[in-house]
This record gives sequence, structure tokens and C-alpha cells, in this order.
Amino acid sequence: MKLALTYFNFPFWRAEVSRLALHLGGIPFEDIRPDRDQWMALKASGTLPYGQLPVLDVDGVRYAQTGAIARFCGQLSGLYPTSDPIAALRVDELLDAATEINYELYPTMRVKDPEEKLAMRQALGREQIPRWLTAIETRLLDNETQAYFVGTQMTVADLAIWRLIAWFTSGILDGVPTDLVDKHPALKAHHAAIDADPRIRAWMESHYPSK
Ligand SMILES: N[C@@H](CCC(=O)N[C@@H](CS)C(=O)NCC(=O)O)C(=O)O
Repeated sequence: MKLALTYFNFPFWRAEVSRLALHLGGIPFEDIRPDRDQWMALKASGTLPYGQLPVLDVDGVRYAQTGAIARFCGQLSGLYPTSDPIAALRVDELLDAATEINYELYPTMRVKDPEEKLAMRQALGREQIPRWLTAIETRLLDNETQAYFVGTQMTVADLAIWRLIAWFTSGILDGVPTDLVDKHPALKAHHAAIDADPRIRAWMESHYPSK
């Protein structure tokens, strides 16, 4: 099976979850990272099913949507519970939660006025994001091990939430406090553990030396 995953050259959860799943599973894939001009050309080409990234080409056929791609890559790489529908349900739930949290932030990215943007982000940092973090942390606490969100092994849900939290705490979102996760010790510990996984560290250091 020939795979090509296309997304921008930064470790945003939408693509990193699948890039890393394939990498950790030892599944060869072409890692395509368009620059701005290539992205504009790709968008204009009409070949993106929903006009957005990420997309995954499988034997020349193009597929889209973050959650669908993450599940598929997770299945190929052993990071998705293919023989346990209940565990799969929980992984799917977390991928969908990540998508919804992401959508909370999107409107703020289109706001031109810096003060209005800051106020929107501060409100999200005070209300919606802490609520989402509490909900996600509860899922982690509900799991038997708490080392992972589902079962006793890493899944794509762990990778998705790890990168999502890295986004919130990176400081790139002006107005969103970078210490939000400090009030969620289990989530913070989970994040630190995934971040310190030697295979993941090696990937991050080789692809994004500053992170
Ligand atoms: N529903 C899509 C949303 C993907 C999405 O919003 N991608 C953004 C990049 S993070 C994008 O392509 N934005 C450019 C655009 O919409 O023109 C998914 O789940 O993958």
C-alpha cells in the first residue's frame, strides 16, 4: 500500500497524530509538507476533497478529514483498538472532542482587530478551554492505568490530545494562558509522559529541532 500524507510543516495535532502513528508503527509513507505557494496551488487545483488539509493518498486515491485519517493510520500502525469496539468508541470520542475544541479556537483566527481577538481568546481561556480540559482529564482518570486514555497501550487518542495541549500551552495563542493545564495534574502528567517517550522525542527533535 502506497501512502502519502499532506499537511503543513508544523506539528499540529490534525496531521501529527497520523504522521506519528505511521512512524511509530513502522509504516512507510511520503511525508508531504507544502510551503505557502505549494498550498495555494494545491487549494486552487480542486483536488482537495473539502478544500482543506490534512489529506491522505492511499494508492493514488485521496481521503480527507482528520479523524478518519487518524483512525485509518492508527489501524495500520497498531495504535487503534481494532478488535475492541468499546475501546475504539472511546478513542473516537476523544478524536471528536479534539476536533470540537479545535473549532472553538477557529473563529478567533479570523478576527483582524487585535484587541477583539485577545478578548475572545481570554474568554476561551477562562471558560470553554478549562471546561474541555476538565472533561478530557475525567476520561483519563476513568481509565484503569491513567498512563493512556484508553486501555494499557498508546493509541491515536493519546497522540491527538498530547499535540492539542502542546498547542494551548505553546504561547502561540495570545490571550490563552500557557499554564492552563497546570490545574489538571493527571493531564499534565500524561502530556509530559507522551512528550518524553524516546521514540516521540527523537521524531520531534529530528523534525522540529526547536520543540
Ligand atoms: N474538518 C476538517 C478540517 C480541516 C481544517 O480545518 N484544516 C485547516 C488547516 S488546520 C485548513 O485546511 N484550512 C485552510 C482552509 O480551510 O482553507 C478535518 O477534520 O480535517
